[in-house]
Amino acid sequence: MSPQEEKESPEKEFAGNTTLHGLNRIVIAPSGYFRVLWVFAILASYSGFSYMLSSMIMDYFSYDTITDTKLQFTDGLPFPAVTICNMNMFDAGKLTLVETSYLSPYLYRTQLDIPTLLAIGFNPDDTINSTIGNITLQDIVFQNGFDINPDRMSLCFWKNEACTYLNFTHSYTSFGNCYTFNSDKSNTLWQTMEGHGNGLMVFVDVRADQYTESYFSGGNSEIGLKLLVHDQDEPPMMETQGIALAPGSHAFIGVKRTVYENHVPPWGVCEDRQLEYYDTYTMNGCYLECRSKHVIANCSCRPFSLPGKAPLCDPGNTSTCVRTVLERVISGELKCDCPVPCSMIKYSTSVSYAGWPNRNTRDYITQLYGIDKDYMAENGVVFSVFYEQLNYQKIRELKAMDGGQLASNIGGMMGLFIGASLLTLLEVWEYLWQRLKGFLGKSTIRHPRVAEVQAEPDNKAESMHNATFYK
Ligand SMILES: *[C@@H]1O[C@H](CO)[C@@H](O)[C@H](O)[C@H]1NC(C)=O
Ligand SMILES: *[C@@H]1O[C@H](CO)[C@@H](O)[C@H](O)[C@H]1NC(C)=O
Ligand SMILES: *[C@@H]1O[C@H](CO)[C@@H](O)[C@H](O)[C@H]1NC(C)=O
Ligand SMILES: *[C@@H]1O[C@H](CO)[C@@H](O)[C@H](O)[C@H]1NC(C)=O
Ligand SMILES: *[C@@H]1O[C@H](CO)[C@@H](O)[C@H](O)[C@H]1NC(C)=O
Ligand SMILES: CC(=O)N[C@H]1CO[C@H](CO)[C@@H](O)[C@@H]1O
Repeated sequence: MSPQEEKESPEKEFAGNTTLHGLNRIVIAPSGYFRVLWVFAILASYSGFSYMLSSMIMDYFSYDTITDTKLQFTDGLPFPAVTICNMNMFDAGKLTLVETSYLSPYLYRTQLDIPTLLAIGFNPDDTINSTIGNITLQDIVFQNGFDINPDRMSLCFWKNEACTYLNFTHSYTSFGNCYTFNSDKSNTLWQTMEGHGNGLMVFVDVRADQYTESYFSGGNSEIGLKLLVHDQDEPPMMETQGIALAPGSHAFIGVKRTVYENHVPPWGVCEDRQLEYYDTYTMNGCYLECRSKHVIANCSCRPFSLPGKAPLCDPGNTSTCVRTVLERVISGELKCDCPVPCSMIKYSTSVSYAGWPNRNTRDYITQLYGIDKDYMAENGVVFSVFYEQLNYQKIRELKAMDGGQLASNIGGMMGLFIGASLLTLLEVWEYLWQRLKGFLGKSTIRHPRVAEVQAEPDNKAESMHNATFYK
C-alpha cells in the first residue's frame, strides 16, 4: 500500500464530501487543536441527537392523547329523543280476572287461581270460566299497560304546535309500555330558540289509583313518570337511567348536549362493534343485548323488554329466574363487555320544579272535567324539555403526537444537531457500500481487474475532492 492509496481511503473521501456538518471540518482543520475541538463538538452533537431521537420515539410509542374541549354556539340544535314511562306496568282497571290470575306470580309473588281471587275480593267478570290461552306477557302489557291516549295525555305541545300520541313511538322497557317523542333519526325536530317555551311540554295523568305493583312483591313503590332524554340512536334503558317526576308538579328539564369523539387503540379504548339487534353501536344497546344473553342462557326465555329471538318469559319465570339474573347483571356479578363507542352524543339534564296546578287553574280544570279538587295534585305530571342555551360542548380525544409530527420533530433535531436530511442517509449508504465493496475485494483473491475497477472511482473522487476544497 502506497501512501497515495492511504490518502484516498473512503473514510477521508466521505468525511470530506458529506453534507453532514462538521466531519469535513475535521479533515480540513488548520491545526490539531481545532481538529480535537471539532471531534468533541461532533461527539457531543451526536449524543444529543441520539438522546432526543430516543426520547421522541418513546413519546410517540407511549400513545399519549390530549383532550380538546370546545363550546360551539349555533342557531339551532337537533332535539333529543324523550322517552316517558309510567312507574306501573299494568293498570288495575284494565286487567281481567284471568289475566290477574296469570300475572299473580309477578304481582303478588304467588300463583293465585280465579276462585282464590274471587275469595279475596276481586269482582267477577266474563273471563271467570276461561283460560289464558296462548297470549304472551308482552300482549298483556301492551293492552293493559300505560297508554297516552288523549284522555291520559290531554296536553302536548312542541313549541306552539299541538302533538298527540301519534308523535310518540311505543317501546317495551322494564317499566312496561314507554313512549318516545322525536325518535325518528332521519326527521329530527330542531330547537331554534332557547328557553322552555320552545321545546316540548306535556301533561300526563298517571292514574295513581290504577297502580298494581308493590315494593314487597319486588315491584315499584313510587308514583310518577320516569323520563329519559337520549340520542335517537340509543335505545332507552329506563331502570338505570333517567329522572323521576312526581305528580303535582311541573318539572322544567333543561338539556345540554355533549358530543364525544374518542380514539381507537392504541391511543384510546373506543370500539364500534356490530350489534345484533341495533343498527348503531351504543353502550345502552350493548348492555341490553348482554342482559338478554345472560337471561336467555340461564332461564331459556327472554323478557319482553329485552331484544332477542328466544320465546318470551311467562310471569312465573319473570318473577323468579329473570329477576335474579338481572340483579346479578346490574350488580356486576355477571359481566358485560361493552366498550366505549368512538363517537357518542350525551344529554345532561338539570331539573327544577314548580308546584302544579295553582288554585285558579285547579278550579278551572275541576269544573271542566268534573273531577275531584285534589285529583290533579295526586295524578297530574307536567314537564317541559328544552335547551337552556343553543350551544353544545364537543370533547375530542386527539393524538399527542402523530406520524407527521414525529417526522418533523426528528427532522428538526437532525438539522439542529447533525445537519442531516434524508438525502444524507443516501451518502452514508453510498460510503458503506464502497467500504463493503472494498472489504469484499480485499478478502477475496486480489484480481487485477477488480483493483482496476476499484481504482477508477477513487481517482475520480480524489479529483473531485481537489476541485472542491483546494480550488
Ligand atoms: C261459569 O260457569 C258456571 C258453572 O260452570 C256458570 O254457572 C256460569 O254462568 C259461567 N259464567 C260465565 C260468565 O260464563
Ligand atoms: C294460539 O296460537 C296459534 C298460532 O300461534 C293460533 O293459531 C291460535 O289461534 C292461538 N290461540 C289462541 C287461543 O290465541
Ligand atoms: C305529529 O304528527 C302529525 C301527524 O303525523 C304531524 O303532522 C305533525 O307534524 C307531528 N308533530 C310533530 C311536532 O312532530
Ligand atoms: C343460573 O344461575 C344460577 C344461580 O343464580 C346458577 O347456579 C346456574 O348455574 C345458572 N345456570 C346457567 C345455565 O347459567
Ligand atoms: C490536486 O491538487 C494538487 C495541488 O493543487 C495537484 O498537485 C494535484 O495534481 C491534484 N490532484 C488531482 C488528482 O487533480
Ligand atoms: C321458574 C319457572 O317458572 N320456570 C318456567 C319457565 O318457563 C318454562 C316454559 O315456559 C317452564 O317450563 C318453567 O317451569
